[in-house]
Amino acid sequence: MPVKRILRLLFWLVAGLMTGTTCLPAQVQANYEEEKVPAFALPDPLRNGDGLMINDSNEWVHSRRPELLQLFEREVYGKLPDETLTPDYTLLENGIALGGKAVRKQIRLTFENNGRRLDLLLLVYLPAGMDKAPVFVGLNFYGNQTITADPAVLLTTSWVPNNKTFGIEANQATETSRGVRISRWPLEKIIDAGYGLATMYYGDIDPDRDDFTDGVHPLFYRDGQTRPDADEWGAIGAWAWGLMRIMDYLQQDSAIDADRIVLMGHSRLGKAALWAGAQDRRYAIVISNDSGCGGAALSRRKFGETVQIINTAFPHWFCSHFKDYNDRENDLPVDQHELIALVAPRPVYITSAQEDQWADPKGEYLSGWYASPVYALFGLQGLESATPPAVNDPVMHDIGYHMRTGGHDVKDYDWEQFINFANHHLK
Ligand code: GTR
Repeated sequence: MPVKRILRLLFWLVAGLMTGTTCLPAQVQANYEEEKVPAFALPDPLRNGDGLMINDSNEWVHSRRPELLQLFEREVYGKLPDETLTPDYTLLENGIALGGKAVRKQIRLTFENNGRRLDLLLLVYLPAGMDKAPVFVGLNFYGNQTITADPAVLLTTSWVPNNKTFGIEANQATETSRGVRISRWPLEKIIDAGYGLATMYYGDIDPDRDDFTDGVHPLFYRDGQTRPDADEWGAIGAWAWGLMRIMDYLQQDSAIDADRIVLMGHSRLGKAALWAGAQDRRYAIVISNDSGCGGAALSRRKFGETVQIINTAFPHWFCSHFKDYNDRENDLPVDQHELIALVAPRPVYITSAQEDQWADPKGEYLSGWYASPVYALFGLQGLESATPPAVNDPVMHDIGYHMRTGGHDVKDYDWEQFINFANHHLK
């Protein structure tokens, strides 16, 4: 551990002991005023660690890209395991859906290692009669059964956060939760547009709680290890790992066009989608919906949710090193525009919602703007202005963006734009 880090840890420890509080400083209030956004200088995506300028796409791909990936691994999300596990795929069920418009299959992906077993349940709908369908991939929040009223969809058996409205008590999903998230997954619209949809409950991969004894992490622990090291993957890293395993499955399914897979994620799952999409170049397009802090939003703006706030509320999401940047955003060797840039040259689409100030809409837009010089290296068109477009006025360049009216959610409007964006770049 570097000396600076040890000193910082010691400081918080002593401060905590003296004040009788925890090791973290008191929670700060979120700022929602543009005038109070601190002045900051962003790290330049086109200057590498030695201070040398990156002049062309080749230098980007071979020098700067790996360097940035390493920084995000070490300081923000943590490193994924090097070890590859070979899963078993079991087709649990398949049939006809949407009155014959679609076919449905449910596949169990089983991983075994270290005497532990992990079962991931993948739900796939494809347009009927279509050879090699392009597919949207997205994780869901409460189980596959929530995204549709289709009675054939299997209920998740994984740990689910309790939710009275969804009939989830004792952390187990029940029939009451069937279809409760239909509004976020306009399946018929997606199928009618000629795309398939593949989705999985994110809690299958790693339950969203500060507990590293469950989910995928233990499958990769070395002897005696009980939680990830400070530079190893947190929960967002685990969800990103799951997205890569979904891609592995899709690649060997002959009904699917693995060259046209679009990755979409909302909110915390938008953070995971960006991190997976940055690393895994098999994803042809990456879409971040309202991903906010630790997703598309620039950390240095400290607008709405901040690094300190997110690390306090969700201590398990990022790697432990990220906590070193609580209220010290300027010391981060990266910022989130560089995460967007890691998607290059593949198209990336960023969305915000006007009332979702917690996620810092302007900061989400600016990440795309500051990633644009990287796209320019490839002769591609990023965003054209430092000022976001008007509300409900999508930009569909190689970096795309829209700000929708309304709040933190995934609406039909968003999906219509995702489909337009995918059509524009894939068809
Ligand atoms: C919030 C969190 C956000 C976002 C959101 C969500 O509580 O502060 O960063 O991830 O949850 O995932 O819906």
